[in-house]
Amino acid sequence: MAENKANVKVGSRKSQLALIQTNTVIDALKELNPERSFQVVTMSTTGDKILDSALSKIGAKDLFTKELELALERQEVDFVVHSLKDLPTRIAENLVIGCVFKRDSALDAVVMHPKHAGKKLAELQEHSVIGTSSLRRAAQLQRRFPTFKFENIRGNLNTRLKKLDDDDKYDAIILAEAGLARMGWQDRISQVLSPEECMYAVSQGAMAVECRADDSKTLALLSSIHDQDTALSCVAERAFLKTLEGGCSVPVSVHSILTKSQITLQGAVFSIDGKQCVTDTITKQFSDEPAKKKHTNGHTFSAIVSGNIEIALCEVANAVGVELANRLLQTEARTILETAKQQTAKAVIEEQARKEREAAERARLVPEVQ
Ligand code: DPM
Repeated sequence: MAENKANVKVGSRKSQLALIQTNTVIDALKELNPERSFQVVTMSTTGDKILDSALSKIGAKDLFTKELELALERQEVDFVVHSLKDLPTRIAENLVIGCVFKRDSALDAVVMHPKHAGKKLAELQEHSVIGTSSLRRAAQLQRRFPTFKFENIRGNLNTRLKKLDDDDKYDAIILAEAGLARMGWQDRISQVLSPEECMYAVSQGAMAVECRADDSKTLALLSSIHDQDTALSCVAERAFLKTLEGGCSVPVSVHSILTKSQITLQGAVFSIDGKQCVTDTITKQFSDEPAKKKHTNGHTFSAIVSGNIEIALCEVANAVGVELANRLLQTEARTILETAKQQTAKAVIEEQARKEREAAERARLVPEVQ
């Protein structure tokens, strides 16, 4: 086989959404690099296997990524496509985010039970039940709709829609518009929530490609699809989350606006019940940073490579996130965050105890075969 026809191995979760995302990235790479061929290698992750607990109650940050990262480290695959919002702000030192793909919608969307088709959240009755396992979505919507009840719903998108339609338990569920659109389910969306109604999660709607930090061939390939605007917004948002030391276990949300000359980041921290909220906004001019130099020494921003993007622009974006987080940490946001972290840590312990009790119960009911 000719050297330049070398097969690129791509790791992916097995879910339909993960495969759609992986193939979107591969198609874009093929278009720009027609001499390359790609092979998808699928695998299951812990997050795919644990379906009976809310993500925030499992207590690990790398639920959907760990097995894929191990395959990268063992050189079984050359890159892996993720939803960037599922990638922790710190990843293993020998791995990097080699590119960020152009962002789809960053917003959240409401999918109604068929009996409420076409309604908005505000038209639902008091005490309606909303399915979401996102503390961020529940906190913000609880603020707006104090009588609503928020119930966990897990599983991949197919499972969730089926639970919504079949169970008659939830009046509506909240999902990322990007995921719904990628699955071709736009027609199920009753309402897209503006950032004023519900700020989104850090990096929501953006896909990231992870590879080995020292794999210059793959890094060069990926730089062809590294999207500057998406990367700068996500560098700012991830710097914010990293400085707050938040993960998927705390209600933190953002809204970023990028123009040619400046970047604006709004960030917010909520208490779990949504009653407390601290938000602030910082804008920085890209021209604030005079040096125009390209980076070559492998420096990353919350694991994202600068790649083909001017390092000075990444530095401005990073500074916006860090400063905004530090400003919030000087307010009551610090205690709100600490309390939320303690509450989720406690929920993790309670969840483990619940599972152990259930396992013990099962063992009692099914005596071991002699
Ligand atoms: C993270 C959260 C959720 C996912 C938490 C949050 C949603 C969990 C839930 C960090 N990852 O958003 O506050 O709804 O119970 C996830 C989805 C996508 C990537 C699904 C979704 C698709 C969209 C994208 C799960 N991760 O949010 O509806 O590429 O951003």
